[in-house]
Amino acid sequence: MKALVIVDAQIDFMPGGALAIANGDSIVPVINKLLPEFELVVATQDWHPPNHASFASNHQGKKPFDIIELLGMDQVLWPDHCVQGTKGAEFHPEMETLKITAIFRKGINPEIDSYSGFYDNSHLQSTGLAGYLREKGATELYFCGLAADICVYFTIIDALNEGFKAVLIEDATCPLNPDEFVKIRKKLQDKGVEIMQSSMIMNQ
Ligand code: VGL
Ligand code: ZN
Repeated sequence: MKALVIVDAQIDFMPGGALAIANGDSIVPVINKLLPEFELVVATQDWHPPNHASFASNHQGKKPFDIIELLGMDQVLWPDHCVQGTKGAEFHPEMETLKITAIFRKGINPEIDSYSGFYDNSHLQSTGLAGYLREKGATELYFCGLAADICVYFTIIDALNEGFKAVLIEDATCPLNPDEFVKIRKKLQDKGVEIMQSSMIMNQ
């Protein structure tokens, strides 16, 4: 069975938001158009406490986009974004959410970042997403949302490791760094991820 996984389609990642992705909001009408094609729709939500270690504001003398070492890994420091309970953490107001049966929140542990919707960056804790999808009978996951080169990418990599087939819906995602996405797109294809346009899904 096919499931749609909507990654971090939140106000802070859209134009005007704290960590805005150029044209990030262009994906919203595409996602809305895709919803009727799927029996199962889930979403992830970046959901940080104000003291989150990925925020530059929590490191003295650091500014957004600096890189530090955190738990033995390189960590990009971000502007404060998707703070629990704030407007910026909400889904884009024009995205239809009625069909979403479960929302998996991530990045809650203040000590570690979580790009993937399945696990934190050290794979210490799961969100329960893989178990939920399996129990519901999903085998092929169609990915959309933000950012293509960060959270969508890492969520797809974990999906493959969990044994799911993965498809990336290219016009329903958008990268923070377009040059990085060129490389990532190829990496995903090399791993067997199919890249589709929404029009291909609507005509199936
Ligand atoms: C994301 C950076 C920090 C994302 C989340 O959703 O791609 N990127 N937190
Ligand atoms: Zn985040």
